[in-house]
Amino acid sequence: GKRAFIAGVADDNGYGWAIAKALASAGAEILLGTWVPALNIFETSLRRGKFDESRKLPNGSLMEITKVYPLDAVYDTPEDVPEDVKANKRYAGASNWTVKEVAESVKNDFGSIDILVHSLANGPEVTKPLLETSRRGYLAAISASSYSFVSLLQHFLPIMNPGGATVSLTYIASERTIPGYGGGMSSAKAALESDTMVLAFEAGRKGKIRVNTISAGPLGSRAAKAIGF
Ligand code: ZID
Repeated sequence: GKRAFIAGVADDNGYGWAIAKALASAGAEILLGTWVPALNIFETSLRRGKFDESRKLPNGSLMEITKVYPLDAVYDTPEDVPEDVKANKRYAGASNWTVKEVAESVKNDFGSIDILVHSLANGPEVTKPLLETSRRGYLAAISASSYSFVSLLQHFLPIMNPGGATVSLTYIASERTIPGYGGGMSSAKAALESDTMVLAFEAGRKGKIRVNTISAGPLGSRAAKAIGF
């Protein structure tokens, strides 16, 4: 069977969860990467059976999640983590959650993966029009929503089996003006889409890995509700 790592699952409402279920239905083993500050509540809810109803697969069985890794995809290595984040009590309880360390942990635990899913985005100023977006907010959106995919692919490519596939989720606000999708999020999706083409070329040659992005329709996830979509 195939093994999938899905980055960006912290509840049962988002695209990542739905993709995990589709992959599990097709027989894949499921590994998740969950944003560090959301890890505790997600694992507790899983353990207490809060997601059991939504774990149900079409054949009646429950999706098995083999392992949940804490992940913060805006940091590539431990050296990149600022002191205030290290000291933050929502981060201090977890370890090995930078992109490089997560890839190392997956390698140590399982050796390789076949499928990498990027289902994460964050734009701290998403509710602000681009015209009012700060440099800091813009760069944060790009870091969490675009470079996070470049970094994940950089670090996971060496442990991906040839013929494997990666996919991310984008939004049409990258190419058409959609008021309300601000803070540099439209820019971040444009970067993600351009990077998809370049990385498909590079990862195709380097590791026989496919790189695609899906322009998603509206889904009432936590992220979408936060911007009133
Ligand atoms: P979600 O909240 O379930 O997933 C986002 C995840 O990212 C959460 O679990 C966060 O904890 C996690 N996360 C945030 N920052 C970090 C970080 N630094 N490190 C690790 N994890 C982090 O929301 P979702 O399912 O909506 O989002 C998944 C992907 O789908 C994102 O790339 C979205 O941009 C994309 N997407 C979602 C929608 C939507 O409607 N939900 C649309 C398009 C793309 C969209 O916005 N009409 C109006 C709006 C839309 C489409 C059509």
